[in-house]
This record gives sequence, structure tokens and C-alpha cells, in this order.
Amino acid sequence: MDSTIKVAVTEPEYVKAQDLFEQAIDRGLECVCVPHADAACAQAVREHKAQHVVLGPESYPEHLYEAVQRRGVLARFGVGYDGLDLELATRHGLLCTNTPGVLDLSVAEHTMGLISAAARQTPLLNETTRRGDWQPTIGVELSGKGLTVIGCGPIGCRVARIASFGYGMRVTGCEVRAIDSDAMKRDYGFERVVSDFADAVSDADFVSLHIPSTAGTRGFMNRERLSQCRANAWLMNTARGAVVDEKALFDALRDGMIGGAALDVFEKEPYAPADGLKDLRELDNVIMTPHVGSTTTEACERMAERALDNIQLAIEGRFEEMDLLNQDVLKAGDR
Ligand code: 8YV
Repeated sequence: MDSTIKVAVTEPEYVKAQDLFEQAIDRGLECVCVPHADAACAQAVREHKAQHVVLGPESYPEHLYEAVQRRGVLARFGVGYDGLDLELATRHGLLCTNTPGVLDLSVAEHTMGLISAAARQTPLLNETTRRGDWQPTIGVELSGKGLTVIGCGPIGCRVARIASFGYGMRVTGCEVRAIDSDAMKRDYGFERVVSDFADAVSDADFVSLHIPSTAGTRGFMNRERLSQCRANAWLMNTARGAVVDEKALFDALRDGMIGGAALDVFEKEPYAPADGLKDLRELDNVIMTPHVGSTTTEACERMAERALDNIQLAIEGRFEEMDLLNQDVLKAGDR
């Protein structure tokens, strides 16, 4: 009897680590590439009779949860799990996992790349130079500049460490959870960590968001908080689009309330303005990348590996070793 287990992998994730997904057959997991659009995804999962699904950051309607049999895993290829409905998954007896830790460095490096691009106007210089327009612009050094990291979790701490120990930036942390300030200073080079946003950004040249998207952080970067930043400050977002109110951001950028924004993530992806009259693409002081913070060969391989490990652990009943997000599902009785 064939004991191969079918795993559906959404297409954008499949292509990021294709070799690894193909090689999973060696451990009895047959990975099939399925479309990531909601209805098509659920239909393909059913057609393939996939028992588990590896998926990206998007949220899916109940169809997908219905298409996977009880005890199946919805394995996020990535750390943010705002797209997963944990309650719904638990009701359907599905285990939800993510891949914490394995992509922090890539996201932190991309954040620093955006900060550097903003400081030296790299996107503009690329454009002008390529069209034969020799227009050297004067940038600023990062050393000595103020960087405020909003959210001092693993990614925020990585950014702080590179910025402070590598670039010599003055790094302030903004964190509402209790933290060990001495360790933050010693291990990551924070000059100070405070809980008050206005205080944290008071002398920041760059403000970088590293908070997850939750009901409490939606639209976190609103008009009021934007107005508390310095007029020359750049906002960096490699976290989640939902934590920024894009209409308020547009107004702030247009009115000179802040200096610029470098965005890797958007309220709607691919980017589409919520209000056609407030299209961020029309502003010169905006740098955009298409949600690629974690998209490096190395991080993609680690995310694929960990997502598959989580599935394997579920199959073997080694639930304590999984990155299980909905522990409640274990109490559901049928395992
Ligand atoms: C995506 C991310 O999961 O980890 C996250 O939360 O947003 C990303 O890493 C990944 O790019 C999906 O392919």
C-alpha cells in the first residue's frame, strides 16, 4: 500500500523552495503545487486529496478549512499568522503552525537595505543613471542617526543589532511588553527601550515597524502617531501592511508631516490604493518592494524545511516539538 502523504503547497511558496518541496518525497511527503487564490486553492486541495497544506500569508475562507481532513496541518511558510483563523481551524480539527526564527535575519537585512536606500536615494539614482541622466545626489551617513524600532521581538532586535553595532546608529526601542533593558542594551545595542511611542520617536530619523498584525495593532501607524514623528523621519514597514493606515500615511507624506516611507508590505497585496486619490505610487518619497523581506534562498529553504518538519511531527504525534499555534486543538478529543 502506498504510504505517501500528500501535501498541497501554494504556488508562490512552492516556487520559492521548489527543490526542497520536490525532495520531500524522500521522507514520504509528496508536495503538489496548488494555486493560492482562495476558491481555486480549496478546490485543488480537494482534487489532490491533500492531507496537509503549506501556505503563504493570505487569509482563506472556510472552504479551505473544510477541504482539509481533521488532523491535517495548515503550515504557514513564514512567521506571521494573521491570515490563519485559529478558532476556525480548531473547530475543524486542524493544526496550525508557523516558522518562527528562521527568517529574522533576511527580514532584518532587507530593512537595513531599505534604510540605506532611503538615506542615499538609491532608487532615484538607479532610475536617472540608467536613462543617461548623470545626477549625483547628496545622501546622508547612517552613523549617528536615530533609528527607532517599534516592537522589540526577534526581528526588531536583529535590526537593532545590525544598525547599532554595524552602522553605528543610535537605536531606541519601543516595546510594551516587559523586557530586560540591560540585555537589550548589551546584546542588541539599544540605547534605550521605552513603552511610549511619542517618546520613542522623538529624535528618530528612521522609524521601523516590527509588530505583528493583530486586532490591537491594526492601523497602529495612524494620523496621530505619524504626527508625532519628526518631519524628516522615514517610516520603514517590513512587518505587515495592516499595521499602517495607508490613507493617513499618504496624507502625512504629501503634507510633509514625515520625510518618506519605505514599504515592503501593504494593506492589500499586490498593492492597490484603498482610495484611488491616495495612491502611494504617485509620491516621490516612497520606496516600494513586493513583500520580499523573507525572500532569500536561505530563508526560503529554512521556511520550507520547518513547515515540512511541522507536518512530519504532526504525523508522528510529536505535538510538543511543533510550532503549534492553536494548542487547543489537542484538547479537541480526537487525537
Ligand atoms: C511570507 C511573511 O510568509 O513570515 C511572514 O510573516 O510575511 C513572509 O515571510 C512569505 O514570503 C510567503 O511566501
